[in-house]
Amino acid sequence: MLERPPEPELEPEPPAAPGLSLLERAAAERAQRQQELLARAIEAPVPEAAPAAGSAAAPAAPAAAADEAAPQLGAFDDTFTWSAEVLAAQGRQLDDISLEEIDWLGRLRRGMEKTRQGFVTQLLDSLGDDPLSPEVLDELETLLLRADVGVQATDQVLEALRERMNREVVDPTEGIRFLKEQLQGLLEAPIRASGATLLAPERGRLNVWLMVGVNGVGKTTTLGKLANLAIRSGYSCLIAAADTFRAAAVQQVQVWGERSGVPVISNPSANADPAAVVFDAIGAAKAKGTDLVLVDTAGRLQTKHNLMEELSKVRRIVDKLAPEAVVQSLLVLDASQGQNGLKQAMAFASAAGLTGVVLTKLDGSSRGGVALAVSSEAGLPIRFIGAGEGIRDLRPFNSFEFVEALLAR
Ligand SMILES: Nc1nc2c(ncn2[C@@H]2O[C@H](COP(=O)(O)OP(=O)(O)O)[C@@H](O)[C@H]2O)c(=O)[nH]1
Ligand SMILES: [Mg+2]
Repeated sequence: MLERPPEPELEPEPPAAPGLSLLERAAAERAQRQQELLARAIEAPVPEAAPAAGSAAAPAAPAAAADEAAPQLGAFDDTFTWSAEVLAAQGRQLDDISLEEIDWLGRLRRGMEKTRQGFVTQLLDSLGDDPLSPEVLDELETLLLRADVGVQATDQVLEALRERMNREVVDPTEGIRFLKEQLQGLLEAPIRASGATLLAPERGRLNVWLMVGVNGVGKTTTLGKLANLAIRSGYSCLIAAADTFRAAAVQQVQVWGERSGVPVISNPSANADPAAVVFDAIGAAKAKGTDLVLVDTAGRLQTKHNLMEELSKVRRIVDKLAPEAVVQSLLVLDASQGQNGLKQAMAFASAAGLTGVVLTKLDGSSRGGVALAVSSEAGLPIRFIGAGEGIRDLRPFNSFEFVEALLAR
């Protein structure tokens, strides 16, 4: 059985007075947090921890790192109300909704603004007030394909809608609800097949998570965010700097490690063997009883063949040294690359033995629909999504929230 998901823990929240509405409670939390942040800003300005900074950067205290990106609510606007509604729709109780979740959903919704523009507006326009028609389905097909949902997923959704329309008249509201249900079903299928609703390290065992993917998609950033999430969720963690192809890569990962107080195992010699770094890291993790080893890998080598060879070798080393470990091989995909992500998934699948996907850069991408293409065509579960460069801009994937954000008005 998997343990609870790595729910980010927040600082103790002010006790909620009974009877206070969610809005009132959030307002009080926000006021208090702003005061705290203000007080801290006066005491000591929080250093900007840029991932690209050199290794000379002073290690940031873990507490400071966590506070640096502590959630703050904006105005109680439309986004806030929407986030609260999405959480409530999942049956979440008032007292287990955190400020962080509201904040995250708001960012996710904003991040998917571009995907929605043209999609939802056009969809609603063509739906009008009349029951769904074959013309509307044609339009929907174009819209889905343009949002990079992919041919297979699009066909499946349209087939379901068509079948439904053959049986009865479907009004626009029901049409949207049914569409959301279909999309969520597609995203959930590989998750259900994997047997784990949420991906979290198994306690009491060694967990090794490899970050793989092409250059620039956000592997190192994702690893940094995951290290922080793991620490905040009470796991011990260690980073293996196995992208030895670029010298700067090791420094970048070191800065991320420092931000969360996570040790980084690296090999300073030029052209070090990534498999040797992984060897050292697993040795260290076993000696210390570490819960989670996060492995950063290269996204580019001299040739694509070399890259795949190297990944297979890293994978073999892990399996050989730690056959008892729970290994996750997570393909990091940049959402803005759309359908290209699907090709990448296919290319990495065999060499790296992929078990899941992390979708990054949903902020500012207009092609969030690729999540559906990856789920249905590559059959891989989406495990985490990233929507921003900050340390907290990564959350476990939730298909309901994703579809709501994709189709929010
Ligand atoms: N906007 C945005 N930028 C991101 C996100 N994830 C990573 N990045 C940026 O993408 C760039 C490449 O990231 P990096 O982690 O170095 O990619 P890698 O080559 O796969 O390790 C960096 O500038 C990151 O800050 C994200 O979710 N949103
Ligand atoms: Mg990198």
